Formats: sequence, C-alpha cells, structure tokens
Amino acid sequence: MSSASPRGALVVVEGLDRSGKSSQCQILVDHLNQSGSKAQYVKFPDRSTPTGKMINSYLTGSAQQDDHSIHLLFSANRWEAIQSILQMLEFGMNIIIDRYSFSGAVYSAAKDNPNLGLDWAWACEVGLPKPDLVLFLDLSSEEAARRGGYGEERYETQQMQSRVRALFQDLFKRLPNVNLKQINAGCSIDDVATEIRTTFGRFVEQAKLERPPEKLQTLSA
Ligand code: T5A
Ligand code: NA
Repeated sequence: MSSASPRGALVVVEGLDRSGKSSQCQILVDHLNQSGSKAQYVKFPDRSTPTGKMINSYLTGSAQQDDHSIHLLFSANRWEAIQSILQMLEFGMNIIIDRYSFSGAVYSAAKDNPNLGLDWAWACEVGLPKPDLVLFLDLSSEEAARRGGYGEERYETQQMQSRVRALFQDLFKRLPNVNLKQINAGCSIDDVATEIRTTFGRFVEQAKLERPPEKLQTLSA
C-alpha cells in the first residue's frame, strides 16, 4: 500500500462496566463497514491469549493476584497486541477499541492500595499508540447497576464503580493532549449510537492523522 493512502483511525471507547461500550463498538464497526470504510473491533482485555486467560481467571474469581501483578498483566495484554494494531492502521483499517490504557490505570488506582496510585498505574502505558479519539460513555454507577448481568465480576460493586467514575475524570484532566469526547450513555442504545456516529463523522472531517500514531505520554502534574 502506498504511503499516500490514509491510515486508519485509532478510536477508543471507554466507560464504566455496563455503560454500553461493547454494544456501541459493534454498532460503529458495522456502520463503518457498511458505509464503505474498513473497520475492525478490538477488545481489551483480550481473554483469548495466555495473559488474557490469567486475567479472566482473576476477574471471575477463580484465581488471586497481587494488585501490581494483575495490573502489569492487563498492560502486557495491550502491549502484545500493538504490532498487529499498528499494521492494520497502516493498511487503512479503522480500529475501534473496547477499553484501553484509561481503564487500565483507573481500575487499578481505584483499589485501596496506597502504593498503586494513578501515576504508578499509568507508567506502563506510556509509549503505547495514542488514540486519535477517545469516546467516554458516561453513566452514573446507579444506572449502570440496573443493567443486565451486573454484579458477576470482581470490580462490579457500586463502591468500586463510583471511585472508577471519579478517577476517569482525574485521569483525563491530567492528559490534556488526548482528544476526548464525553457521551451521555444514559439514553437509549439508538440515541447513544447516533451521537457516536455524529461525533465520529465530525472527527473524520477534521482529522490529520500522524504516521505512525503519536504515543501516550506521562501524566501532567
Ligand atoms: N479492566 C479492564 C481493568 O481492570 N484493567 C484493564 O486494563 C482493562 C482493559 C472487565 C473488567 O476488567 C477491568 C474493567 C472491567 O471491570 P470488560 O471485559 O470490558 O472488562 O467487561 P465486560 O463485562 O465485557 O463489559 P462491561 O461490563 O464493561 O459492559 P459494556 O461493554 O460497557 O456494556 P454492554 O454493551 O456489554 O452492555 C451491557 C448491558 O447493558 C445493556 C446491554 O444490552 C447489556 O445487557 N445496554 C443498555 N441498556 C439500556 N440502555 C442502553 N443505552 C444500553 N446499552 C447497553
Ligand atoms: Na463489554
């Protein structure tokens, strides 16, 4: 492929558990593929790899892990996928990622562990490709708790979720160079999908995509 052809966009969808990320990623990927763009869905954690299997055992409660060790596994689960993501972007594929480094830092920092704050948690994400656009699906922890399947996995308690919600905002304030759009995820699936489609369309009109993508940097003070 010639270097004149545009690279794909790296879009990340973030939010609390049950905010609708997976549903919305699939809707956006299908929409792009049906309207003539190429798009690929990527999800973290990817539970199919060796690191992902360890993460899955931890999340479902069948294995224990030290807080730092599970944190590093989540990060490794992203790093091991990066070469293939960069290749797909270079071939013009838009990559829509369901959770990324932002979840990685925030869920670990939300634990009651004084040695594991946002700065420590973010450090192993520095150098990963920086998303061109981050869509944050915002939903109160009470609304999230009312949705299907809530309460089955390790972090799905209301106390953890409300800490996570506050920490996402602390993290985003310390990443002024990240292109962030907050989306109200409390309305219907169709309404959220429409807002995401509109936001993505506006982003594409203005996007000047660096090649290769920029990298995530350390947090500002
Ligand atoms: N984690 C993750 C870390 O600690 N570190 C990391 O580095 C990473 C990447 C698992 C856990 O791992 C943590 C965070 C998590 O606690 P996961 O595999 O992404 O992460 O979690 P899942 O259980 O797959 O997904 P979520 O619980 O986050 O759900 P989604 O994807 O936000 O929501 P979705 O689309 O599956 O929808 C959930 C339910 O709500 C309904 C859906 O139909 C479904 O039933 N729904 C709506 N209902 C009403 N109105 C709407 N607008 C709705 N949208 C969806
Ligand atoms: Na999901």
